[in-house]
Formats: sequence, C-alpha cells, structure tokens
Amino acid sequence: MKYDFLIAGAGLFGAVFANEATKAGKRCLVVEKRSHIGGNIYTKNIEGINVHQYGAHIFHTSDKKVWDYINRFAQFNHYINSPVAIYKDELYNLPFNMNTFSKLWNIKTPKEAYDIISAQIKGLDIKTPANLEEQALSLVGTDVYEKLIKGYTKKQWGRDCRELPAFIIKRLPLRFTYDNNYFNDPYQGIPVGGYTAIIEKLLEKTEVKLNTAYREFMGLHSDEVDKVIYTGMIDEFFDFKLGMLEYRSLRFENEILDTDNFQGCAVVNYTDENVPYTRIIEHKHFEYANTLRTVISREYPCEWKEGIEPYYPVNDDKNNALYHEYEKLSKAQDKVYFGGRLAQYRYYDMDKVVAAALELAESILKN
Ligand code: UPG
Repeated sequence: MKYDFLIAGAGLFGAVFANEATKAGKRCLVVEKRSHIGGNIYTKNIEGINVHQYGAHIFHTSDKKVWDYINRFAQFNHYINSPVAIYKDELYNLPFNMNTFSKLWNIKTPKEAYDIISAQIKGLDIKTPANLEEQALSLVGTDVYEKLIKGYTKKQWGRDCRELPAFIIKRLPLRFTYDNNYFNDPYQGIPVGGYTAIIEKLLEKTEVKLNTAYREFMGLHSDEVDKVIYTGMIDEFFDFKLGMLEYRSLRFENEILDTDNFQGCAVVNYTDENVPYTRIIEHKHFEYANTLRTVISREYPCEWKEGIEPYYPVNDDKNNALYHEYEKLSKAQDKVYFGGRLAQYRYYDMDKVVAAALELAESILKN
C-alpha cells in the first residue's frame, strides 16, 4: 500500500489531520480539487493585504489547547472583531450591547435597556422558542429583531426566520455592558501573514496534489490507499443517493479602491432586506495593514447548486434528518472517516474544526 491515509480536501480539517498523521510516521496524500490549499480559509495577498477570498475568518476560541496548537503555526495579532450594522441610514454597534441600545433608544443605563427589552418581550407570549424568530424576539425584543436581525437573516439564509433553527442566533452575544467584542472567547486574533501560510506550514511535510478530485483519484488509484479522511460534502460522497442536502453559498464582488480607509472597520453588516448584500468586508483592518489602497468584498448569499462552493449547512429539521441518514451510511464505512463542516454537516467555527481533527487523529493514529 502506497498511502496509509488519503485525505480528501486541503482545508483546515484535512491539513491538521495530515500534519498529525505525517508526524506519526504515516504515509499521507492530500488531494484537493481546487487549484490552491486552504479550503475556505484561503487568503491571497492583493495590494499588500491578505484578502479572505471566501469570506471573513476570525480565529476565536475558549479552548486553550486549540489556541496553543494553532499558535505553533502562526503568530496572531490582537484583532478584536467589532462589526457595525447599518440599517437604512442608522448605524449600530454589534453584537447587541449597551452601545447598540443607547443609540436605538437614546438611553444610558443597563436598567433602562433591560426594561425596554422586557416590556417588548412581555407582550409576545413566547414560551419555548421554536425557531430563530421566536428565539431572537425572546432574547432582544422587537426593535432589535426588526432592525438588526430579520432582514439580515432572511438574506443570509434565503429563508424566513420562522423556518430557521433557534441556535443560529445564539452565536451572537447579548450584553448589558458597553462592550463591542463580537465574541466571548478569551483567545482571538488574525494570523500575521494570512491563513494560507498556516495551511502551508501544516502541510509542509505532506504530499499534496491540487486540481485533483477525490472521486477521480480513487477511480484510478484506490488500490494504493488504505484509509480515507473525507472532508467534502457527505451527500456527494454517497452520490446523493438519499437526496440532496441544502447548503448556503456566497458570491463575492471584490474591488480595489484608491483610498486608504473605506469604511473604518473590517466588517460592516447591512441589515436592511432591500440592500442585496449582507456585508462589506474591508480586509486591511483585520491586520492593520498600512497601505495606500484598500480591498473590499461585498458578500451576496445564494443557494448552493452544483458547480459553486458550499459554505454553510442549512441545519433545519428536514436537512438534519437527511444528514442523519447519511451519517448512518458513513458509520458503516469501514476505512473512511468524515470530518469538517461539509462532511459532518455542522456549522463549525475554525477552533471546533481544529479540535475535531486533533481528536480524530488521536483516536485513530495509535495503531
Ligand atoms: N445575524 C443577524 N444580524 C447581524 C449579524 C448576524 O441577524 O447583523 C444573525 C444571522 O442570522 C446570522 C447569525 O446571526 O446567520 C450568525 O451570525 P455570524 O455568527 O456573524 O455568522 P457567520 O457568517 O458565521 O459569521 C462569520 C464568522 C465569524 C465572523 C463573522 C464576521 O463565522 O467568525 O466574525 O463572519 O463578522
């Protein structure tokens, strides 16, 4: 056997696993269908700025082990994600905190904010929130929901808030302090030199074939492969034989502008349903780049279809049920392991991907 492990996909999951396996003396090959490594965390240097080609990625974690691990492959800057939201001609700080509330209602104290939100929630009579709309309303009341959540979520997911799972909105902190940090995690930052450099380092000692689809490679070389780590779409692995899972995708319009500062921060969300994009990313602010020009990306969500990249699993009841059927098939596979956002159909953040890849490595590399 030529390879102990064939790793399908050179994204974060595949690269972390490959690094561990190679270190453990296993012969590994990574096949990647795109022309570059990194999956959706890939960054490319344009105008001296590391542009997040597949959307903004901010590394944040509460897991000290994961933080120490990833810091072996990059130095992280002190970036703290503090996006703003624009609704019509109004601008608010995110996540939902005292800065947001004082601007919304012209108030100053947490008690004033709390009283307004409580009064709004009281009239709604929601017991256990059954969907994203009920969850959002019962957390922050009607004003925040109408201005900062409803339109954005509809654009992001292409579905009404009543059709979406409640957990999605719980990603965002709600605070009664003047604190614009988007995350509660103690560790956060952007890797100096971009994310692609992390993947390069992870894969430094592993053979990688780009422009190589898993299916085609196996069609010709399956006899050279012992075990497989598969990080692509789980339904595609099984030829969609139980039906297709839904994914959300994104399209980006990138522009290089002749100004050194276009919007004053890295992430500006446009929460009005009538603005066709969800956010504008100005990449230089992730890394405090000192450049004369700037690069911005407008982000347009769309439904995934064959030929474009999948980004987000749509974890509603219908899709989760179908995923569980595929998961059963995957468990019955003798020498194939499924990992990452697409293969596990899970809205994973990067730190969870690293943790899951390390866990898999630990459990199967022993022998
Ligand atoms: N949401 C709103 N209004 C907002 C922002 C978010 O309603 O202004 C809802 C929406 O339903 C969204 C959900 O909250 O789907 C989750 O939001 P978020 O966690 O920001 O979504 P992601 O697209 O996954 O966020 C990515 C990265 C995150 C990064 C962020 C850029 O996961 O790490 O910080 O983009 O701000």
